Amino acid sequence: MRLLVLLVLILTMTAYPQTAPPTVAEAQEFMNKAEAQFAELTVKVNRATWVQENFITDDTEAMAADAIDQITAATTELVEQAKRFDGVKMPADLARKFMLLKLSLTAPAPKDPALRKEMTTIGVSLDSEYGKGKYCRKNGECLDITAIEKIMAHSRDPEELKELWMGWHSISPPMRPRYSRFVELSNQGAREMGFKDVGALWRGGYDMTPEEFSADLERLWNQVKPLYLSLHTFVRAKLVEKYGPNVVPPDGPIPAHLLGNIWAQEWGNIYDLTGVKEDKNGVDVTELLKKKNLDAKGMVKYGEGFFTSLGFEKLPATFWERSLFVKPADRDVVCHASAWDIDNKDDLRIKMCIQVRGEDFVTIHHELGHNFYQRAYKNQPPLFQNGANDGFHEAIGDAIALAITPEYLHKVGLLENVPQGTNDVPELLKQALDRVAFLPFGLLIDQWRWKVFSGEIKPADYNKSWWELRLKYQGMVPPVPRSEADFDPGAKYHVASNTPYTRYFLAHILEFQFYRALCRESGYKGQLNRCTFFGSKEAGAKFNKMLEMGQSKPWPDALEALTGERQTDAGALLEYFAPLKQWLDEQNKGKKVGW
Ligand code: X8Z
Ligand code: ZN
Repeated sequence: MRLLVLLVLILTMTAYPQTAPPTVAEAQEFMNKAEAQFAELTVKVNRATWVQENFITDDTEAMAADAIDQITAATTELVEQAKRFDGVKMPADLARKFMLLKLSLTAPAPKDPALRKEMTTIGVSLDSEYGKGKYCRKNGECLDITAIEKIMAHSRDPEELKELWMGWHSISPPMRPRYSRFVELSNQGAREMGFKDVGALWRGGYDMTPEEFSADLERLWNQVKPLYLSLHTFVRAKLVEKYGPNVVPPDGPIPAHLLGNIWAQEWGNIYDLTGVKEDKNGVDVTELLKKKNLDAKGMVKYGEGFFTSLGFEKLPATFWERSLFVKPADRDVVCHASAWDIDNKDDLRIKMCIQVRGEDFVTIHHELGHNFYQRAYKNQPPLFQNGANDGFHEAIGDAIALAITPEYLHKVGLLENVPQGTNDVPELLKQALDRVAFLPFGLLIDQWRWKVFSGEIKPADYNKSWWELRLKYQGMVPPVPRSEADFDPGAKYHVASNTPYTRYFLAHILEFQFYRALCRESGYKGQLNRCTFFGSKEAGAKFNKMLEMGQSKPWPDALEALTGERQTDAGALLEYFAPLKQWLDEQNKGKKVGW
């Protein structure tokens, strides 16, 4: 009896430290260590993937996979250990860090090290394969994505466009089995972490439930859909005029190879086919850049100049030394533009294969937006060093690019005289061809992926379901019949590299909210699309208020800091394009809208 009491006593004494609920102080201590480890490992991943994407070889791939494997393993372990603090009442900041830690892996992995390594290796191999992608023509000439994009922007020969479209889409079928395996493995990881699947994890990053987020997207899409339909109807009619009803069905969807872009995601390159004259108000940025003899670096300098005019510090010397601005002739690189913050402090860089053209001038501002955001939040703790949500990160530079008006171009000496016309349609149409045309594309990629992750779309239906969504949202069809021998989603960088995409849909709405707020802050009162806030320190200061918050607060707080609004809302976008919408609807009179 006595022995039993003693035994019970010993057992309770040793068990006690494990069963007592952990304290807030312990949670804090755990988080401090977790953040330190996380910060250290992100720097390693950044260096390894920078080298891999800049010098694609089997070795750099293996090294990148190793680094990603390490951070994935460590994060998985931390998330597991963090479960101990479930149910502990803690301050909002700390609770937010626990939540963000759980959401930090885009590709969560199974705990089993062999499966994890299999997943991280596949992930890097798909990214590299995309970067190495080439289509070789019958004459032996091999084209990478930069070369293909360049021809597709200008060619108006439907046969050549079809050839290039098919050529680029031939890089992805070999990815298919690895992609479906990647989905399996990363779903297993998500489930082990307590998520329904990877899509649910991705949708969890918006300070609301995944269901609420899906509903919010639906609301936003319905706000902008009438404008997209007006644009689609107008452009389709112009394409019928150009290519004839045998190539473009006048009442149906548009074949996806004719829009001046391999993915038909932005249509600005076929502006000339709209027949709308660049009247006195029109400005061709490509021409201006060429007239000034600007090179890639020179274009980036202008981008930096916009940010410094708002009061932001110049970029560090290392940015200019370490960035990649031009496609190297002698090696494979991932040319898809990106912005980097290697050491989470000052080692900012971009990687881009810049061509001297207006489109790339906009992308430069986009990438610099990432860099200036990264620097603005660098003093936040590691888990808060991120965009308020990922849509914010994508919208910063785009909001600046909206302010590249004729007046701005004149102020910085790129344009001699500000055009005095009163007709804004040409400029608005040009903007809409890029930014409105993009909206359904921005939405559909993850509509596809979320269903792939949830299992609603099976590997046997990957391509079929992809084209169902492209038809439903974009009103596009492939130029030639497709089958499950194809893997068309893989011909888009973000699918191959497993980068979430809804961020760009959100960004294309948020950027107009940011832009309108910055215009107001600068004291501007006129028609929205003519505003530039270049040089406004007031606008810059307000912008910085939002940027420096990083991800430390729920995103509506960040949005409010800049705009006074707490909801993502397409009102600013619709205000910007209102004159165009009216004009388009006049042009479309008597035509069937939609497909
Ligand atoms: O991927 C990008 C940026 C890099 S974050 C160049 N964008 C999307 C794309 O190219 O598909 C910007 C617009 C949409
Ligand atoms: Zn971006």
